[in-house]
Amino acid sequence: MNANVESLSSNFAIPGHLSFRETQSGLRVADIQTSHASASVALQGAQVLTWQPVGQQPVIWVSKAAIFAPGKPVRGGVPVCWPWFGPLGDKGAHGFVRTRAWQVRASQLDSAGQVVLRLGIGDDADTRALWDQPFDLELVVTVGATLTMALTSHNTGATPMAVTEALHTYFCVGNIAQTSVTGLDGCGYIDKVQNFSQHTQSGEVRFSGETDRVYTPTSAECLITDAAWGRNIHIAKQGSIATVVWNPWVEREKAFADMATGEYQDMLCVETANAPEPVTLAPGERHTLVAVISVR
Ligand code: TA6
Repeated sequence: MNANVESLSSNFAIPGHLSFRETQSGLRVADIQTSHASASVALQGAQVLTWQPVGQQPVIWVSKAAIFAPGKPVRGGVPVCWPWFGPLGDKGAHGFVRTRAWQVRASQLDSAGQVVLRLGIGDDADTRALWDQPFDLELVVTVGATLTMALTSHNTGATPMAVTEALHTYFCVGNIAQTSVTGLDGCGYIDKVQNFSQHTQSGEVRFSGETDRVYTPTSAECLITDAAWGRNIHIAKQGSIATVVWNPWVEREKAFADMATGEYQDMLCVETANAPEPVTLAPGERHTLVAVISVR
């Protein structure tokens, strides 16, 4: 059931740190404030929309042309791609949980002054029509000087459950042409721009055209070096053997009605993922995918 703002507030608000609101288009959003950072999370999709450490530029990017409407994916933030990553026949890209309502399960101000928000979603008749598998999925978002997102898949069914997944994180950068990603040197990757051909990364990743790559296997930390803004964004992870790097560049950007012209210059996706090799869970088994983001 979709909880309204009043019941969310009475059950989960933390005065001065966590409040709930509904946008004009009907999306419910949790606004978070700590002494180290502010953040917002849409309950649709459990999608982190913003995270901004105190004294920093925003770290998480959302398009100026993003569409905030029930049932529509939002261009930016951290879409949760699950139970499939990428397109799946006529079922659309990146699974179905990013456009569905999640429930708030718990909230807490921890001893380090971080706000911890626990969101969950399970199967129902609609999800089983798309993907015939009982499941429980939980995202725990911890907001402080670091942003931690922990996505736990639980196979509540009686047969094995295979998922591909991503925390499809959109980062703000000062200028993509002056940005690099380190941590992937020597790693193999599938280049979706070059017909899904296989390559090996040599040195850092730099950007001078459309880039859409699935690096795997890798559990390495990555560093985004943003020369224009003079900052580094560090991404550590657990439970992930793939890192996706994406920037649409000039031409591909035009295919997205929910991106404004030239915005490709301000953003970069570095995604904590398991794809194309799925994670397979035995009945009753859980798996957690974790991304830990900090500014250095
Ligand atoms: O992660 C990269 C990617 O899979 C690209 O291929 C690109 O299309 C992007 O995600 C955005 O997908 P979306 O379904 O949100 O338009």
